[in-house]
Amino acid sequence: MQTIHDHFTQTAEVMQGKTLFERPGQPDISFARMRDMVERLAGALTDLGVSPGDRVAAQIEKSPEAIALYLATLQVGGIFLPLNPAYTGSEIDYFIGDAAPRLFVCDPAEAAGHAHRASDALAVETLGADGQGSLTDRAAAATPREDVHPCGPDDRAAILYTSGTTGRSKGAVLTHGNLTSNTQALLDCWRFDANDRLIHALPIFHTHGLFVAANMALVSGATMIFLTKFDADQAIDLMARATVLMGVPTFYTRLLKSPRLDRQTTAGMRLFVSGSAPLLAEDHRAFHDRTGQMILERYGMTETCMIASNPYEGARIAGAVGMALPGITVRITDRETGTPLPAGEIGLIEVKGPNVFQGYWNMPEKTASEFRPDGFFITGDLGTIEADGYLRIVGRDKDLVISGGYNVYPKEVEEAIDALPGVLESAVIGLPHADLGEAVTAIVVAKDASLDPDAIRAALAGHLARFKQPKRVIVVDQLPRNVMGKVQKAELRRLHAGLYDQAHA
Ligand code: MCA
Ligand code: AMP
Repeated sequence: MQTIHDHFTQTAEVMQGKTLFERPGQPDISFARMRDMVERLAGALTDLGVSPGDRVAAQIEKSPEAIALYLATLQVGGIFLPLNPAYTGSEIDYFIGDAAPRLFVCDPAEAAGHAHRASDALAVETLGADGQGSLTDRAAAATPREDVHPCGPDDRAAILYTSGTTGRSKGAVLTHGNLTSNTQALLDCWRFDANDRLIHALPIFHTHGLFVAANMALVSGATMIFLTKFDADQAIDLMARATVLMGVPTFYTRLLKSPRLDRQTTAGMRLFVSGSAPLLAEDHRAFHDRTGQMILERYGMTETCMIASNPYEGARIAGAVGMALPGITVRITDRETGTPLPAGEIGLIEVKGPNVFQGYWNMPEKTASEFRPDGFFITGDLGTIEADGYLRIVGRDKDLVISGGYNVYPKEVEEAIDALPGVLESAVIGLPHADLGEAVTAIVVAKDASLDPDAIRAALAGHLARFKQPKRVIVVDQLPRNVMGKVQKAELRRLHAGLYDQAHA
């Protein structure tokens, strides 16, 4: 089989001087230049002692060089481990302790804070948003590597950490087979090819930005208009020169806020894709009314890459995520018994296919508990497949908040709050938020004297990445519990449903 790296090399051979990365105000980068960068970085990785199977952890800003580091890691048979730059030092301590990488690459501005990590077993290098750093210097001095470590479909390509319901983050191990098969399925399904010009405004440390958007361009020969972050006005300006946008629902909520979004500004675009969180059916319809274009909603998960998609040709239904991608099987099962359910009934969404990950790094028991004996992976999402064949997600069986496309597991936030002085207990919930879909919100009970909500938010700042921190903290006398003593989060969500109605903050 061919890996994403193999496909990229072949495409670069054909595309040569064609632009791969276009960036406002900066020089374009061609496929040939990118291939050269990858080969030099592969040489630098070898010089640093990265061998097949070694992990390369990268907590770096978005840049073409960061994508080159990903491809170079695949070339030498390494396992790429991207990390959100928003993670704090204590969060990074855990990932490095768990994954034991051979190399950790950080931003030059953060180098002093990470210097203590360097040892015989772990090299620490830097790479900045401008593409400069100690790793770039090493690459410039290295002998470019053209040879490629051979990898099969079951060999490991990447680890992506996802938080867990028990508090400990889990490293989802994705294979070359997972990445290649999913990219190919999406290229076919969305008719994506070298003629496309993709507005890439997503972060590249998650599946959506790296394994969906970037992989599709790297393999097909399309051009990426590569933006460091999403800005609705900038995206609308760029639509005249682009064909496809891939985004989380917050992108579409923000685009709809602009009076400039209309048929004319979107006329050259052939596809708008949404995923990572539920797209409001009203946004789906409003987008169509304003632009004449139907957003194509799809469904995926870190552990499974993309699972289902609305069709390119055929009805794109608001509130539905479409049909399983070719080669992938989706079924709905009873929450209690695991028995498959007939069409139209609501149950757990389970998935099987070449897209499904190998397991959690160093967690065989956790892995086993999330698979059925017949190989189906239990997503933890609740859904139904109607007689029309479309999958609809109706809720989650897992305690999870999705804020602006980022997953936040309440348990992790609750543990951080409960450890603060003066706190008796807490419950963290997601409440409807016009911009982010859901906003992380903490309901806290004081031990005895009163508690200052602002002091709680300030105390969390050093421990948790910004997107996990509660937007609001509410202090209450007690939490509602059921007869078993379990906190009733549904009741809390109902009680505080209108909290963010007035403002975004
Ligand atoms: C930024 N902030 C956030 C978020 N993003 N807080 C909560 N949730 C967020 N998502 C914080 C900032 O640190 C800032 O805090 C304040 O909120 C306002 O920031 P703002 O400028 O509005 O944010 P932004 O930079 O415009 O970012 C919003 C965003 C971004 C564009 C929605 O979060 C984003 O790009 N999300 C995409 C995430 C993603 O790629 N998910 C895919 C996961 P302060 O003011 O205090 O500094 S992969 C996945 O889920 C599966 C596999 C799938 O199906 O794809
Ligand atoms: P993550 O663990 O970050 O990969 O997030 C995966 C989760 O995002 C899924 O289990 C779903 O709960 C959610 N998700 C992804 N795409 C969609 C979608 N189109 N609609 C609803 N939820 C989605």
